Amino acid sequence: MIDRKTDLDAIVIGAGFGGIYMLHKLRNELGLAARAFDRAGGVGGTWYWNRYPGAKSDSEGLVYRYAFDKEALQEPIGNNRYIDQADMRAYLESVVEKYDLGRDIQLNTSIESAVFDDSRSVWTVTTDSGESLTARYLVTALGVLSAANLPDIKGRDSFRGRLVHTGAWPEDLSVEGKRVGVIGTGSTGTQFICAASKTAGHLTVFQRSAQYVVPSGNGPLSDEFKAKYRANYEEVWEQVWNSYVGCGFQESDVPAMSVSEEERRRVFQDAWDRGNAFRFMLGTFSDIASDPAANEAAAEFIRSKIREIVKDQETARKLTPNDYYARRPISNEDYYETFNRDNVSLVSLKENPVREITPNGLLTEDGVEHELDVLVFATGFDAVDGSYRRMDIRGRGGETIRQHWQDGVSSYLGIATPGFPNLFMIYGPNTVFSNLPPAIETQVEWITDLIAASRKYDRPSVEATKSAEDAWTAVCEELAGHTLFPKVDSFINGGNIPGKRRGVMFYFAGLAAYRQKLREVAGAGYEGFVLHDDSSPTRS
Ligand code: FAD
Ligand code: NA7
Repeated sequence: MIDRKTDLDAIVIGAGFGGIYMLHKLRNELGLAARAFDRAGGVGGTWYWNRYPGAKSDSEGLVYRYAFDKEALQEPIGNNRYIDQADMRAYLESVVEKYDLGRDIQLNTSIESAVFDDSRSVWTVTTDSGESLTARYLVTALGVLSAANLPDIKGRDSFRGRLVHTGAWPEDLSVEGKRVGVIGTGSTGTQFICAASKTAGHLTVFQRSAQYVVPSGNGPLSDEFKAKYRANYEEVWEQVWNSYVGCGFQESDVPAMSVSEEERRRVFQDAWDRGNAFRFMLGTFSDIASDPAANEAAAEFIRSKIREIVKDQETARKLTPNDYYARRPISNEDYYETFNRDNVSLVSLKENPVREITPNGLLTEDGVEHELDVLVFATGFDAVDGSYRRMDIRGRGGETIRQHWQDGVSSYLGIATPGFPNLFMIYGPNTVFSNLPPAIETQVEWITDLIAASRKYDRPSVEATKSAEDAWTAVCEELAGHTLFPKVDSFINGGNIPGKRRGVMFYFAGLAAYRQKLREVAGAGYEGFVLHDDSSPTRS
């Protein structure tokens, strides 16, 4: 039963990885009157919404979870190397239950606006049912990949079959035996393609950009493996905290061009055999994501695999990417092999664009109407700031977050932004590019400490300074400029959304460096923040 108190100490928006842990820290550790809200009908965030066939983590399951609960940490989630959506959702539900959080999570509730009241120094939050609540602290755990991108393709609403976005997959929808079309071949689309091809009557893949996909190496975890992990889990996590992407493997420090071509091929083959996208991109050589020649070597290795695996030459040609290998790396179970199946066909939208969606299916420029029962939009998300821009968030003097970010996103540490006091973002713009749960956990714990530090005041106010934000934003831009990620359109730089301002929205110095920076900022008395008592005229 939800406590209907409307004057709270803290409000958390979102009940995924970020929101759940934040609520636990604020309520169970700091003893604040706190409540979390989610528009979903259950907890889990990403893992509540994304129920499409094949949905699973593409980070290794052992490190795709919370680490704070040492007892739970010793037990792998599910039985496989990667965690299936249902197991992930059950895991997050179990955390909510264990820490008795459900009574303070209000589901089926969308937060429409959050407005800062300068005179009282509180946030007023309004729900879609018109309920108003106030709180001193507002934590936004809106999700970096939660605002669905549903391209406005001509005729979209005329389709008479089922049209779904992967991020809102209906419980009752099965693709078994059906004529299925899928638009999009990112991490999500490729997972869906591999899984759906096994049961669909026919699957037509509408590909805009060809992708570099490596094997995931998914499979059951043996008892021996689990026992070894239990004996070493603390070391595993020590490595995660001190690594670049927090994915549970040692990143390489060897430049690709410093070794012979033969050695390069051996290293790539070894990573290919072991599986995992991040391991392939960052565990093979140190500069795949930054040096064009190294990048081309990795890209060419994957292209050679496409030529080897895909039997039909025309299909192989269409599947072969020629741009940089610089989107979020993808791994999957038998992706290219899937195109050897009789029930799978590929349409290259670059060569043969969509003319329109019709009541019966999808009509391409060559005049072919692909008749479909189900049309799946695996078209991704308006990432990072998308969920923020879809809400009415107003800070000091009524400035909206959209106005604040009109010339591009900015933040201090990915956590705070000036003009929006006591608002803390979990995975806001310019957070570290990393396996997300360890980064989320880092931020939640740090925000908790900052809130605790501010509570010595009667009416605490915590606000990032403009100079701190400018400096952090400049650092992020500079770091991204040393990588190849700005050079290919993707959600990493906003290039996946028509009309969105382009700019890399992550901090590219790695998880260990990010944690170190947070420690330094806290150690220097929260440098870059103004902490003061809003009821007193002087700011300390
Ligand atoms: P989310 O889980 O996205 O939760 C945000 C919640 O906020 C949502 O439930 C949403 O409904 C709610 N919300 C947003 N706005 C409002 C509002 N205005 N009012 C009310 N509620 C609101 N990351 C990895 O590191 N490794 C992976 O392997 C990986 N796999 C992924 C697979 C898929 C299919 C997807 C989509 C993402 C994946 N991610 C992965 C990224 C993933 O989003 C994060 O790892 C993590 O789950 C994010 O947790 P979160 O709590 O920050 O956000
Ligand atoms: P992504 O990686 O953004 O992929 C979206 C895909 O949809 C990608 O292939 C896009 O092609 C394609 N797309 C987007 N809009 C269109 C239009 N209008 N027409 C045709 N094709 C389109 O999102 P995912 O959901 O796959 O992955 C996001 C995260 O979720 C990922 O990091 C995982 O953690 C899980 P494009 O490449 O832009 O040409």
